Amino acid sequence: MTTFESISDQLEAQAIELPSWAFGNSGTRFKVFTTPGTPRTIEEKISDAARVHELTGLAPSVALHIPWDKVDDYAALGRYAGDLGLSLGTVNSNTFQDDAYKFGSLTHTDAAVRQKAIDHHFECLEIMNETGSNDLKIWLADGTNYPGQGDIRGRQDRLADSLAAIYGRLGDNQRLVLEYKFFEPAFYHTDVPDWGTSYAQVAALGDQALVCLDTGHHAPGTNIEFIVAQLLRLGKLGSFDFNSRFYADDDLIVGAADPFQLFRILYEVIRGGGFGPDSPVAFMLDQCHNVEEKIPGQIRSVLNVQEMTTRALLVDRDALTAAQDAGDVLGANGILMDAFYTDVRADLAAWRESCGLPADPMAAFAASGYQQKIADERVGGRQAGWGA
Ligand code: PSV
Ligand code: MN
Ligand code: MN
Repeated sequence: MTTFESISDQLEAQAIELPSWAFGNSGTRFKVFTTPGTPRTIEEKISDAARVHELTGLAPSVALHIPWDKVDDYAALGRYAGDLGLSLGTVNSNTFQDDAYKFGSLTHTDAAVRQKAIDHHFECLEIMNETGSNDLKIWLADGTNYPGQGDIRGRQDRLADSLAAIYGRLGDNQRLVLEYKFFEPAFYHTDVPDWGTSYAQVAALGDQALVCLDTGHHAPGTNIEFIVAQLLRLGKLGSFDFNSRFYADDDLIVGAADPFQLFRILYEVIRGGGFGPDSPVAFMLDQCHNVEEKIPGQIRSVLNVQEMTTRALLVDRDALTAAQDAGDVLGANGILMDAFYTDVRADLAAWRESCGLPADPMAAFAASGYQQKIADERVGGRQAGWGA
């Protein structure tokens, strides 16, 4: 059995990017409940994200969503984040709110609408140049609701052309990551529904284009760790949007619905060379906190990723390979399950203290008085996304 001491140095480099929108109010199409102290500006979201990093050491960057986080001076925003110990990370484009995109954006039949969507991505790239961000993340709401409504094939071709125009503007150190999702808001067909489509599109673009895997974007029962293994094998896993789900794109706290699935995913990440300082895989959360407090929700999330990463690092890979090669079905399964069932919470608490962090970041946040302070100071917190 691998010991905690033998793997703890690998935990030091773990970094999980926080989404700015996780700190705003969000909800379902039925109701958006507000939380006292909700940020009113992107600066306040960044300030809340800084608390998460300060208490966990796990979340050194914040992702932006444009235009939700639009400001006049992005270089100044980057300096503001830097003063709080953070950097600005992935820039997420947004082609799903304007009336013009009712029938698609990068796939639209009208060249003027396609150009509007391409221009939006050029704007995102300019923002990235100012913030020093490396990744442009594209998720498209494009799709149709009824068979025959659109020409599925033609839409793929137009998507390829539009993506090529965007890809052509990437700087040397920048990447394009294309996120897939099997349905919603379109219900019959979605233009980038699965990893295969995302892979086909990014493979045609070049080395700087990769796939983004959002853990909530698959049909129930999908073996996500298999997709992770395959994309790593192909050198095309660019980033994760971590969250968990019981039914569809629930955007719940990562590891809340199915900790074992998170463990299996992280095991394949480690197995495939996707973890560590030299890994090209970016870890990000994509979550919404509809009824729980947002800052503790984010703290719990990054701790869940850390806990399952630790358990996955504990897998005795030599013993596992030997059991697999010997055809020892139950032995191999037992080795994996031994690591999964190991309670690493006390070891992690002691390790955090040795790094100068609170042993229990959730308790430290509750005791800090920050939640009360922002509840008193901030009136009229805003909704994530729409209206933010
Ligand atoms: C779409 O469901 C998604 O997962 C994409 O990443 C969006 O950018 C994000 O949610 C925020 O709405
Ligand atoms: Mn996502
Ligand atoms: Mn989603």
